[in-house]
Amino acid sequence: MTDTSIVFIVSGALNRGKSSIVSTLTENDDIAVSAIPGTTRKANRYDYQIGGRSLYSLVDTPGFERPVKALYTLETETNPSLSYPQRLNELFSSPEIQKRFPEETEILLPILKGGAIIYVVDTSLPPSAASHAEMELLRRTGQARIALINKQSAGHDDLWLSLLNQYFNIIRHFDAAKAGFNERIKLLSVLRDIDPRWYEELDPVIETLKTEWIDRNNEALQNISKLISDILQVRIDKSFETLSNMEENRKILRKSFLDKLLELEKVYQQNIRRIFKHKRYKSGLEVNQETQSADFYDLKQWEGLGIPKEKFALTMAVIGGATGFAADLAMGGWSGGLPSILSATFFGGAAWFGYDSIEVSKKRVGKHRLLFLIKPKSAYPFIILDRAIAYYLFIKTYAHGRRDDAAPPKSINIIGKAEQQQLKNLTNIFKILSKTDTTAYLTIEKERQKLQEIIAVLLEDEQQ
Ligand SMILES: Nc1nc2c(ncn2[C@@H]2O[C@H](COP(=O)(O)OP(=O)(O)OP(=O)(O)O)[C@@H](O)[C@H]2O)c(=O)[nH]1
Ligand SMILES: [Mg+2]
Repeated sequence: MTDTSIVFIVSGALNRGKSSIVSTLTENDDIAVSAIPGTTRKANRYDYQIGGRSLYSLVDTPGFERPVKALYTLETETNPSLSYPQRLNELFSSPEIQKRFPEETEILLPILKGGAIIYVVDTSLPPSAASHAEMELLRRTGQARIALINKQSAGHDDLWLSLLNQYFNIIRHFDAAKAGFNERIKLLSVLRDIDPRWYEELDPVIETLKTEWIDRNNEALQNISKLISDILQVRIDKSFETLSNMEENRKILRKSFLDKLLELEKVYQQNIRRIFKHKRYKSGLEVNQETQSADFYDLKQWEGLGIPKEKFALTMAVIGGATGFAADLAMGGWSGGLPSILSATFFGGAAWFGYDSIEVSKKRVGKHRLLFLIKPKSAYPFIILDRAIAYYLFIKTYAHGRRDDAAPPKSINIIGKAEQQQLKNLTNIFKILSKTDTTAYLTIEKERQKLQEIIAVLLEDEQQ
């Protein structure tokens, strides 16, 4: 691991959102954040890494506990002929002082070693005597510094601004619970400017972050198109003792099919969380009654996607007109003219066109096959595509400092916004993928690529 010399020390009073800022800026959701004041007790350094290389570090620190007394001690118990950084160094190197001011020691020592200061304030509370003392102590370290107004709760902004202006050249708003990639880059650009030593170093870091962000988004798009091609390639093989209880058989097939879809969606969601470095966030797709219910992938959902009825009718006409779709069930154990064991292979495509409306014609086709006629009904690839995009956009903008575990939206209505031609193109890709043999890798790859391109176009307006 290459070490970086770029170190920011995040300081401020208790419970102001310091750890949240560190968490968001280092994309590390392992850091303890809580509404209980005094959560952070020791200074901890967190590196932001790409490919094993540390690009910059942030030090999370405890809140100031006794800044007024610490300032007084600095004034009265240190040698006035020395510079303030020297006096601070001397003072906080003393074990006795460290014992008296453990929090101040944790904050000031890393700064005195050469870190730049990020001072966090929450303007919902007015500044106090302690705030003055905190800023005085920080100023006396002689290090570069910036003030961040965390949480967007306006309260005593004017009071704070006039005070902060006396101590900081740069003051910015930063909402650690909402900041996305662009806000992070903006803040890093500001930080780049506070210390001339780091300008040269931080500039390429920002470029690296931008390139890596593009890579991550491309990887996410690959995952979306892989998910869709995987669900269209689902093949369920089951054997049944008898054809007489077809209602029951259909339920069993349907459940296996839905279980498989859920499993694939879950793997997809895990991959998206991995790409965007969310280790802790759990609230993803849950297997519940809703997801297992009959209309989960059905037209009701489709209408929920906001697609006008005419558009839907046209798309379905494309599907219907192009197929006259039928599914075969191969039969084994043929004896005495009637099947005793039915080995059924249900194709993803068959389910796409309406699992529930499968009609068993019982028409024998050839010696060992039965023909099943399928009515177009379900739109599950569109529904899953829409939800996959919604999840991706949600996770990529979910700040690592956020801890509320908000549920992802089920739909983002992106399919509803698609042009008719795009829907037709999607439909054709779905159709090819659902009919293609799972070992026809080249065809699958080609269709995946086409799908990814359409998704990229659909997402053009949504990407930040
Ligand atoms: N809405 C909102 N809440 C925030 C923000 N930053 C922090 N919080 C919340 O404020 C509380 C304190 O956040 P922390 O990041 O733990 O604060 P801290 O300054 O590290 O606290 P100590 O370690 O106890 O000094 C938590 O409940 C956070 O979820 C923000 O930008 N917006
Ligand atoms: Mg903390």
